[in-house]
Amino acid sequence: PERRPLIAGNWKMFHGGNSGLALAADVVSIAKRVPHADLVISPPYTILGAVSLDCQGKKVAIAAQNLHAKDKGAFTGEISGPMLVEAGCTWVIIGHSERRQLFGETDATVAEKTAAALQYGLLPIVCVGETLAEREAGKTLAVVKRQLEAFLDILAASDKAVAIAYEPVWAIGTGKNAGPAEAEEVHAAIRAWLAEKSPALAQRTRVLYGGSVKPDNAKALLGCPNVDGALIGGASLDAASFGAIAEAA
Ligand code: G2H
Repeated sequence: PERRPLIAGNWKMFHGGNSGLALAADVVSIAKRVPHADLVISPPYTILGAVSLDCQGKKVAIAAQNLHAKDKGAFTGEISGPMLVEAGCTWVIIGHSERRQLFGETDATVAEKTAAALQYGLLPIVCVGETLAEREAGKTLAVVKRQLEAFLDILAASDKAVAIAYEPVWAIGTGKNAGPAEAEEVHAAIRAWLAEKSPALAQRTRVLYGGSVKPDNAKALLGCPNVDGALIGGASLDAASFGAIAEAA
């Protein structure tokens, strides 16, 4: 592949204690047998520090699931980029559809957070994706383009090897995944929009597919020319299935 595969586990609000520490240890073992891919795990905030200590030097990188755009302040319940860096994170997931749908995040907040992540030295995994209604109305590419345009200039202004996750909302946690052709169509469009902005950006950015990635569909999805990895929810909560997906990369 042109870019090293990036396999990221988004644990969401699961495994925030000892079970998370055990799963992280299992992912360290998976990394040993999958030298051809970069592995990232995204545990809940409560164990970020402990997991990153356990993973130090072990080829498993840590992502936060969100951040606040400011570096500090009176924002009860929020966590800033510098705090995540101190806790050992190198990546941060931004604008996941659950954040957009359930927590009011907009294209504007996603852009703000993307800029903040880069400013504080975190690599963003910025999420985009259409809802079922938008897909059925034939608006998939228009929606993804609008979401992308909100943060494209920010990515282009940096020279960092960031990631974008295409996650069709109708495929998230539903067991329905986009077929490889459906995924590739959107991934190729994203690549082309990146290239219009900056060929170097298109070259270095890994575009991940997310939405019900499982061991049995991983190979076909990861085999698409513009799919550079996966953002995995449910199937990342179990070492056997996360390992099987990583091996398919
Ligand atoms: C999409 C994905 C991970 P799942 O949310 O970001 O979750 O694999 O459970 O569909």
